[in-house]
Amino acid sequence: MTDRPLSLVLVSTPVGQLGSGRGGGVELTLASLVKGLAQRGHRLHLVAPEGSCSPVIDERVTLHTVPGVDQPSWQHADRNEPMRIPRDAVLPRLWDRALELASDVDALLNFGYDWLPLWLTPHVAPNIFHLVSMGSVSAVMDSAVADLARWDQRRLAFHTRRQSDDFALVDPPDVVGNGFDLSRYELQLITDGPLGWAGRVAPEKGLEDAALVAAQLGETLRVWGLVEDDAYARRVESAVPAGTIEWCGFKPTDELQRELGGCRALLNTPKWNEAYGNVVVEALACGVPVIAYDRGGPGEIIQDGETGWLVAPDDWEALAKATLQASAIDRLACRRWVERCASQEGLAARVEAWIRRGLLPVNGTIS
Ligand code: HBI
Repeated sequence: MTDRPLSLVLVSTPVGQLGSGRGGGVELTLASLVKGLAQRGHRLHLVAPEGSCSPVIDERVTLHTVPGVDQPSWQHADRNEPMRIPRDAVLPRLWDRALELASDVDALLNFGYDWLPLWLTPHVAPNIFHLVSMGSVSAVMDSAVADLARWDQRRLAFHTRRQSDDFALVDPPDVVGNGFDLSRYELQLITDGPLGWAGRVAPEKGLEDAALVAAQLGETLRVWGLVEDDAYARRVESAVPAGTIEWCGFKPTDELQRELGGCRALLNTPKWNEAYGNVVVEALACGVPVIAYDRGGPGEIIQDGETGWLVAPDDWEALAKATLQASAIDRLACRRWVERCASQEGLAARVEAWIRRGLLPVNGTIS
């Protein structure tokens, strides 16, 4: 069983077409896994909203799209909000299609952070696995994850240990990290570049603290990312001297990595329990040390003193002090860490191992 290639159905997030950027970090993870699993010889069906594009052209990967209305994002919902399904919702249609395809595959792998697929799992014969993309943001989702963990926790995997700590689990978590196509990121060794910050411009990402650091150091902060919350962006900008922030906008990976790679350090200031921290790894892949709050995934990914510096969460003055030590970090070590721990190939191998473990028959009954 261990060497036969698997046939899998991968089900994308219902919050935006693949390739639109609206799916956030999960789009990067899904693209990387499709490539990595195909390279390992597995046969993949990818189910995604209409208008999605497949991350790879490969005869082992078949894209199936379904029409429908985006699922409201849990990220911007009050944590006690009930589960909502819009009329003509894409979410149930994604699962109609996925379950139609399920008859002749080994397993289904869900990338959506939603109640329906979690609830479905113990009720249907196909083996559904879930790569959970966020920490706790919703009470409804917290209990759906806890219920599934009690039924068979092997069906759940997380990006980091800290992310998994948000949920009521019954066993130690399956943590798979993340993985990137490193051929798209070029190592740059200059050490006198500007400070950078990258991510969705929204309150949970804490840009205001990075702006205060740049202002205190009398420097410009280059900011990449989609301005998701205009009012927030304006508040951040007006709290520091004019010109402190240079808005660089949302850039495709090849442009982002070229510009980001020229920074002497990336500041990372999460205000929420960031599940992983894709931009942290993208910076490290270009040799850029990351100076961050010791919070969530970034606090677990960054090796203090080796690939960056970690300071107490929300202590922006400590962040400013640590930024002065950015040059003490070896940029080659940043790249080496990513090659060792966050490559596309490594993620695919970890996900394959997780699924194979979950497919093994359990002795005794599943309560
Ligand atoms: N909200 N309902 C819902 N479903 C998702 O799959 C989802 C989301 N919000 C954000 C999100 N996925 C992705 O941006 C994650 O990468 C964070």
